Amino acid sequence: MKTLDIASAVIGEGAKDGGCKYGASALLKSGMVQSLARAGRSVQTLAAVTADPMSARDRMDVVARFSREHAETVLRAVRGGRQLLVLGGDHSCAIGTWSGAAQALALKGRLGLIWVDAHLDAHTPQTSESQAPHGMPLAALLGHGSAAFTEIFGWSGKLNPENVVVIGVRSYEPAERALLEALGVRIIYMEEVARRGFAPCFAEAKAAVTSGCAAWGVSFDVDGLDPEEAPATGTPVDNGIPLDQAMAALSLCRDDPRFIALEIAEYNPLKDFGGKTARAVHALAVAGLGLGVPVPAEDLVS
Ligand code: 6HN
Ligand code: MN
Ligand code: MN
Ligand code: MN
Repeated sequence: MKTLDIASAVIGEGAKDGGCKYGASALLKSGMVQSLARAGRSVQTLAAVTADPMSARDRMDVVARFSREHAETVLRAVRGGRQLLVLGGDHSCAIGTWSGAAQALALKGRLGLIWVDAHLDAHTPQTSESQAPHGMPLAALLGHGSAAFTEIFGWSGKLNPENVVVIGVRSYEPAERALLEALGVRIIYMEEVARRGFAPCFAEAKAAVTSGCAAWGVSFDVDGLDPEEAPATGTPVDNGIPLDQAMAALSLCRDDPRFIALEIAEYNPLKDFGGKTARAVHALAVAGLGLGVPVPAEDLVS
């Protein structure tokens, strides 16, 4: 079994509410390494990459600089043959995570990605009302938006539309939906998840993103989950994915040697009274990356 590296993406500057900046350190303090060790993994914690404060420079620039540095960390881990858990951070961290993964694969083949989120995260600076970079990472990875986001490592289009599936969507603006539809990205809206169940949707997505790809990963925005079970997130949206279904689905990542990284973003510990959402995040990580029988969420983190 590969060693598991944990990369801390210490960034909140991509969102309006910067609380996600403290997500990775809070998850490590609440025992993420121990949770994964109990699930049979040998874990190595990488030096955290931290975004500059916004007082120092413009927000897009903060995210761009962070993305380049974080992408290098991911590149080294994947090239070194390690599997990766990326702890956000707001979801703008995905720009660096999947640029680094795509660069590591460049000559071997394509990268497939399942994007679990209440949102589409497919704005460009031209379409975004909020101008918040965490609403832009998926567009950037597909080659649309600010060159500072799309051109990391000097090339654009880190993901191909046919190897991306977005699941759990229930809040978006028309322009981002139009972009993804024009590109032909499969979007599984929350109504479909509610009808079919999350695990069957995830299994379909896995088949799509792994077909013809050298490796694949999952970017999981905590706000994809139902806010009753995971309230501590930057932008909660009602009627989300039930945690037990998310755990069952993520267990489909196990034992696949091509599964290179799980990213969990948008956890905001400043809102996590009682640690309920931390427990949910531990459960997701163990479900996707642990060995043996998946551990129930109640048994993780005291
Ligand atoms: N996230 N579509 C909204 C915006 O401001 O662009 C929300 C984005 C949320 C992003 O949760 O990762
Ligand atoms: Mn997101
Ligand atoms: Mn979201
Ligand atoms: Mn959010």
